[in-house]
Amino acid sequence: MENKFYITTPIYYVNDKPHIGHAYTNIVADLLARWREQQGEDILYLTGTDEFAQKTVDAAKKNNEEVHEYTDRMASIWQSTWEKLKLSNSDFIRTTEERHIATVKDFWGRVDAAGDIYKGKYEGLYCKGHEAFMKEDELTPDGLCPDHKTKPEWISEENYFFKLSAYQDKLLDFYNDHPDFVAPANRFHEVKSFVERGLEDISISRENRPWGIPVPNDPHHVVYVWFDALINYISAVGMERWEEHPADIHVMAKDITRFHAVIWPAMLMSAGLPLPGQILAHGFFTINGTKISKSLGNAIDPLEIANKYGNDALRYFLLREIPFGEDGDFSEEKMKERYNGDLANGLGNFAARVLTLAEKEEFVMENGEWRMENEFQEQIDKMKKTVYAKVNQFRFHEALAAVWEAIAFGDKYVNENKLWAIADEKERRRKLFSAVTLLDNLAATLLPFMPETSRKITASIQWEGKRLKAKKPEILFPRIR
Ligand code: ME8
Repeated sequence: MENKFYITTPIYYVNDKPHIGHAYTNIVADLLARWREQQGEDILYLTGTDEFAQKTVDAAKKNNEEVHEYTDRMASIWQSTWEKLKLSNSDFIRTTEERHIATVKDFWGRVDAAGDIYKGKYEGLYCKGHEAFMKEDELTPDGLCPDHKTKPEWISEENYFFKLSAYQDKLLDFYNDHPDFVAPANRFHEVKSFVERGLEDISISRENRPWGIPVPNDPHHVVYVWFDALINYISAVGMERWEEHPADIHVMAKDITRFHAVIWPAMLMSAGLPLPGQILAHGFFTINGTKISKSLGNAIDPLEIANKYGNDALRYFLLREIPFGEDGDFSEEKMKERYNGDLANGLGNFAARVLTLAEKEEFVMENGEWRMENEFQEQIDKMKKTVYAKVNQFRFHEALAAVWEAIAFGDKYVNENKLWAIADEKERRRKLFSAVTLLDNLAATLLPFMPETSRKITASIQWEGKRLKAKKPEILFPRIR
């Protein structure tokens, strides 16, 4: 149990349902979880919902629902989305759960005992969209939040503060000692220069709010939603397990890297708890070139795409099309192009051709050996080596490109050698056996990327002692017009 590889996604606000950007984060975490599982590790993969935001209350009101009813309904939409996409998360945490509330209180007590919490007056601008305070120079000339296009609220109230400023040097030392703490490297650079510019203490409570976790011993205040949210990563596994083995990887987009790479480590240092292994940040998606936004009504529902193209095709597209870490654009046109090109004509066609030919053959080991064409063995070794290196560098698009290079090799080989027309039985079988073995290895390599497809292919290739039996699978990717 203690040695389980622990990977997390952000916990999402429930004022809306999941869109393609959220699905991307959870698919990346799913890929890494399955990848590590394939390397023989036990996995703990956590996702969930962040329910104590002030905007949750607004959204419930707008829907004429009690806030509890609203959060229950929305949390189940998030949960069932991940189930329908067949993601492998082993837990789903809601911040309204008792296990979380108790952990937040415990955590607050530790930070307080360390002398890092004090009461003060807060005056400033608060953007509900970000659930964060903003500085005037961060706003547009007419005083709006540049991301949410709304006017931040002027707040003047008594708050508890966390002495973030006391952690500047400790954070910089930690970053120095852990050169891979934030990936990709350009994001780490941004984080470091932010901290080098100096840190201010942050407000960690709100006064007289009806919704939130009460501050221990001061029920007039609730814990600020970000302070509470970050602690979810501990709540899910328990304080003891976190002390023994904190999260290995927190996956997210670049919008919330600062919270995870600056505030969260400082909170943990204050509470005397170990820090996570790595903060992994991807870029931001646009849809047909524009920002995903509720007001524009352009948010793409990942389930709609998955229903039309299949879960694996959605995974493939997102992982293949966008270099990890960079911003990317989702368009259905490009999705369809990749689907018909890479999947229907590429992998699907190759698998169908090879297995249809192989179905008619008898493959039997000779003198205790399977005879392979050298070229195939070389392709398989090269593909595996590249994929291993690329996934470890989070260059998923290049890992997939290496798999598709092997498919192209196989396709070309089948054509050039006219495998269907070789008269010599021994030669024909050896060549076809090589092609089936390539396909089998493709399927194994693709398991973390496209689990359903991988299993379908593997199920069509049965090794039975000294025999190999192949059968034609159902059509993997029916062409879509
Ligand atoms: O920030 N492109 O929740 P959130 C790519 N509750 N990814 C996107 C995206 C886009 N256009 N839009 C959203 C919060 N995401 C807090 C987190 S964690 C302790 C608390 C994904 O619902 C991406 O993973 O606003 C981003 O980091 C996250 O959703 C923000 O989710």
